[in-house]
Amino acid sequence: MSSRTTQPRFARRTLATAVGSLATLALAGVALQAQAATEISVGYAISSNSHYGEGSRAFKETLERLSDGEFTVTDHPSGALGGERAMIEGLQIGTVDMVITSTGPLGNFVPETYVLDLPFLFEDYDQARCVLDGEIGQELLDKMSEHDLVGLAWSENGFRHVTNSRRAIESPADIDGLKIRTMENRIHQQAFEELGASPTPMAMPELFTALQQGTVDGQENPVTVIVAANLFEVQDQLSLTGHVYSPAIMLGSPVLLDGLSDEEREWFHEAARAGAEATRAEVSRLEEEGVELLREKGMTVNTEVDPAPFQEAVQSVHEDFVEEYGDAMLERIRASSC
Ligand code: EAX
Repeated sequence: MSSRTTQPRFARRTLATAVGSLATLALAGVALQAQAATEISVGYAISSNSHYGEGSRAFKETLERLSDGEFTVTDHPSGALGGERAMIEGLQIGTVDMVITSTGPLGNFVPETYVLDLPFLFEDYDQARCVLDGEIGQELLDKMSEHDLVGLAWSENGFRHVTNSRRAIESPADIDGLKIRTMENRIHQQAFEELGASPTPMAMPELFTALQQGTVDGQENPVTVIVAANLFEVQDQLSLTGHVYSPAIMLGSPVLLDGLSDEEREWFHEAARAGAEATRAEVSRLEEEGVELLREKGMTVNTEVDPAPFQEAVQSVHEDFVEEYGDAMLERIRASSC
């Protein structure tokens, strides 16, 4: 009789139980590993097919790679998590994990960033990127932690231009009397008051309908946003005023990030920098191609706008800013070697 049949039945049952238990443990281990993945939401106010969408995808790829799947990222474009101001409030209380936003509403939370919103502060993209990637930009990122936010990286929205459906804009006189949607930013609102417009602060998710219904005559945004938000469908005229450089920023919630290890936090910073690079690359691409694309979509584009009369018209915005906030940071930016 083979040894197998003489093995006590008990021994065979024990072996089967042991194998079964090992299989269960293995499955539990896989399940725990899968459960261990922490899902991170990234919100932004414009479509996924945008410069912010490029940034969100690069952030996702980088964070999931660096963390070896410990973190997974979900993308929430088009205001799914609210307008930029509402999302920043969500970061502060922990209902939102990550946001890609312009500095539009940010000054309401971190007044130190208002200096970046001054009209005609930066001459070109190189200068703006150089300042934000230097010690001044890092100081402002660090400032976020005093306002229940985590500044992960400076990203980019682009130089803002005026669109409307009433008339071509060649000089400040052409803006006089127009109802212009602005971001919820007091510096921008004052600038358009000085230009004779009626500034109407409004969150981005409301803008397209407001233009469609004529609640406002026009708005101002970089070419990137005009393309991504299909504003060419509801606006006839684009004038390349370039009246202000619009930074964007990748912000995190301290409720999420303060509970992570230093290594995990560094993954977020590195992933945010990768996101910002991808966003800037898309901004550069659309700075080259966007005007022609918008002409093909039916917009009349005035590319020969003389900035001098606009700069003169909004000079008091700089003066009032210095009176309220001082000129230290403004002078540092102007004196920077960038
Ligand atoms: O950040 O609200 C705006 O006009 C912004 O440029 C847009 O949401 C992208």
